[in-house]
Amino acid sequence: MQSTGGTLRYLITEGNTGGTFEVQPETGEIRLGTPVDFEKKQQYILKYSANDGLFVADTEIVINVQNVNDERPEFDEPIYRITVEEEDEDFPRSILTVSFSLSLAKTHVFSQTCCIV
Ligand SMILES: [Ca+2]
Repeated sequence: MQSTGGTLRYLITEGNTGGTFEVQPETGEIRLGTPVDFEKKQQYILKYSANDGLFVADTEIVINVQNVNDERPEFDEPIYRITVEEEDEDFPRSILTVSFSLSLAKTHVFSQTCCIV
């Protein structure tokens, strides 16, 4: 059996959560229609099909969202309390090391010492 040779139509049939992606039915071009957020969804798996009016071909498209650093750095503690002794003659001396964490996602991926008082 031969194809009719009709116009191909392209379609996303599954996985287009929230209408994030748009497909141009005539060309098959897939466009990002809304912003993606790594913190909410890291991967989309689209079922994608082409239909020539007689036959339908299906495939799968895996789209990974790349994380960018869009979170504010945070100190590890909300308040630091220390005690220093009076009449100590040893100067200068370290009394506290404060660190903060740069966050790429909800989980902290690395820490960096920022200040020595
Ligand atoms: Ca991020």
